[in-house]
Amino acid sequence: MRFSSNVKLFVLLLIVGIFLLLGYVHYSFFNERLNGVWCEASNRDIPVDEDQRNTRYVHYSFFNERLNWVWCEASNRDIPVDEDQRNTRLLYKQPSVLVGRTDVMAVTPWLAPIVWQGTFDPDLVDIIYKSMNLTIATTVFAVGKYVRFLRDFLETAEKYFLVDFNVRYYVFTDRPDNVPSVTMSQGRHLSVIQVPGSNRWQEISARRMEIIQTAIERQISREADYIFCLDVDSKFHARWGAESLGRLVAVIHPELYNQPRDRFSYERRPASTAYIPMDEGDYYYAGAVFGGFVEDVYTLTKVCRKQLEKDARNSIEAAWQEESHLNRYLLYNKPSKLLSPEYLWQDFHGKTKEIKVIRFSGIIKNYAEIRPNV
Ligand code: UD2
Repeated sequence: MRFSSNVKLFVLLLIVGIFLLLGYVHYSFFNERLNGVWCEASNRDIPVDEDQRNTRYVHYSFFNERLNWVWCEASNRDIPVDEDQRNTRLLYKQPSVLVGRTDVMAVTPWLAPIVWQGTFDPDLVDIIYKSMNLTIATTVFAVGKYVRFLRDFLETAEKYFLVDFNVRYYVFTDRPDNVPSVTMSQGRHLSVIQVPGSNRWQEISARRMEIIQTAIERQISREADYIFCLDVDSKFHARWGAESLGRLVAVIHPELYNQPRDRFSYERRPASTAYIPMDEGDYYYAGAVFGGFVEDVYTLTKVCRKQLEKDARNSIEAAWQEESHLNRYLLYNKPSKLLSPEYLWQDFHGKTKEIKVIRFSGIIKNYAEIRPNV
């Protein structure tokens, strides 16, 4: 049988049409995620074009040859998105073993980092920690007139303190009605816990160890991974990020960071359990900032509380209350990370040349006016 050339042309077009249709179906069924690639950092598929700065999907080829290739702006070429390489790119400035801070020590003799501006890459730190979905408890005491410092503390914390992390503030106060209402970002909460007042500021300050220990036992251990314990009469002025997180973290006191150890205001009386002899000591740590894993801070507060109670039974109060006991504890239980005085400055101090950025600073206050006793 002979076919006319019109019929042959029709059959040919039909076959081509069927192939085109099959190609389309294959594309739709098996390449739903054509524009989505797996991002390890955020643990999800993300559209290739969405805010990915240096990758874009080139084009779908009919024969799928280039399906697993993406355009890399950095190297100006297509690169394969294979199993090992599927968007696990981490872009940040190359670290150097020869260039960095040389004006300050960035590591202790027991190899704990000392965090200064210029010793870490904030973008890299954020990439590492943000994918962990951490919750950081933050305790702050506002007893008596100190409740007036809460608003500035909280408002500046919302701006600079562990931004984009889950933060749970625990405000300990004897005046719950005076706790200001501050707008919190997503993932951030505030609990108010009532504590007794006192007519001695020394007692209010020192009792923090016991109260934090109890709060960790009752609540915080179930609600957070890390904890920071901060003074309320302070404000945040610049980024305080995940570079501050560690197993046991302490801050170097802004007034004593460049002093010899015999000038440190450690407790010097052997009768106190906070005693540190003149020829011992690493740094002088401030009581205004300490933190770490919840369980490590729990042990710290428990030990300091016991020592404070033992001293009280012997009618001795350490020179700087719980700060003296903190220093004694940290001498024999070395912190795993130290924060430079960038993380605790004092407003009445001029900035020194080592301090490139002030992140958190104590405000100037009239002690006689705000404390219950002088
Ligand atoms: C130092 C320490 C502080 C603590 C204290 C020990 C620094 C910067 N600060 O600060 O952490 O170790 O010495 O005595 O090194 N508070 C109240 N109501 C009061 C009194 C105190 O809520 O009536 C709380 C409040 O959270 C305050 C903290 O206790 O921030 C410390 O008290 P302070 O700031 O008056 O003590 P100060 O400045 O001598």
